[in-house]
This record gives sequence, C-alpha cells and structure tokens, in this order.
Amino acid sequence: MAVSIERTLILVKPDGVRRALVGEVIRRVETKGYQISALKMIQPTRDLFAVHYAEHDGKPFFEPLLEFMLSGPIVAMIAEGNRVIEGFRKLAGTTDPTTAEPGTIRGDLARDQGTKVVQNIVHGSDSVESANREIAIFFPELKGN
Ligand code: D4T
Repeated sequence: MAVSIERTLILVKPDGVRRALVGEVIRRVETKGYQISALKMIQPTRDLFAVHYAEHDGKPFFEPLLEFMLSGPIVAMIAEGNRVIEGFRKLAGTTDPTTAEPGTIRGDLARDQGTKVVQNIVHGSDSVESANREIAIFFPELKGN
C-alpha cells in the first residue's frame, strides 16, 4: 500500500456528547493507531453548520439536521495517519445506525431513535477535499499550519 498520510475532521455530535461517548470515540480512534493532533469542545453557530452541511441544503432532513447539531456541544478533533479518512469512515460505520455493522461506532453505540434526522454519534470527512474544507471550518485558528 502506498504511504498517504492524511488528516480528517471527526465530530462527536451532540448525541455522543450527551451520552458521554467522547472517551469511547477517542479510544477507538487511538487504539486503531491514529494520532489526534487537535481537539476541542465547542457549541458552533447555525451558520457554521449550514456551511459544513451545504451539500444537504434543500433536502428534507436539512433543517432537522441543523437543529440536532445545535442541540448541545460537540467535540471536534483532527486525526492523522496513513489513510485515516477511509479508516475512520470504516470505524464509524454506515450513516444509518440500524444497519451499521456491529463492531463500528454507529453499529455498536447508536440506533434509530425515530427522529426526523439520523442521530449517529460521529461525523468523519469523506475525502481529502472535504477534510481540508471541514478542518478550515472547525479549526480556523490552524490556518497556515
Ligand atoms: P456525517 O456527514 O454527519 O458524517 O454523516 P454521513 O457522511 O454518514 O452522512 P451524510 O453526510 O450523507 O449525512 C449528513 C447527516 O444527515 C443525516 N441524514 C443523512 C439523515 O438524517 N437522513 C438522510 O437521508 C441522510 C442521507 C445523517 C447524517
């Protein structure tokens, strides 16, 4: 496999923070072997989430998604490592927690709560371009690093 050191943005969403799963998410990232290079708990604005989720603007779950993401603090972190983008998406499991594989964060720790928007504990960037864009949104203070 070619060496491809990457960075990815991971968010522990409000459901994960409320359920005290921050440590569990960090444990899974670190025991997989990735390095966390930045981490903070924040309560971002609606505008920030609207930019982050711009690709979903206009979809039926967009407003519920923003409402959910604004429902409490989140933890944002940057993880680094060879192929970490793909690796964390695998650790997270598929978007729908009902069908996410057991062994994954979503498969083990989340389920359908019957809410308008899926509450699935974590977010992870899905490409190098997304990671760069999202890291700039959530960690503007690291610009130039
Ligand atoms: P994020 O971006 O939060 O890591 O989730 P995913 O990458 O797994 O999924 P996504 O961007 O497609 O969706 C963002 C967010 O919206 C919720 N969602 C998504 C939903 O409630 N209903 C839907 O049909 C979809 C596609 C779940 C995650």
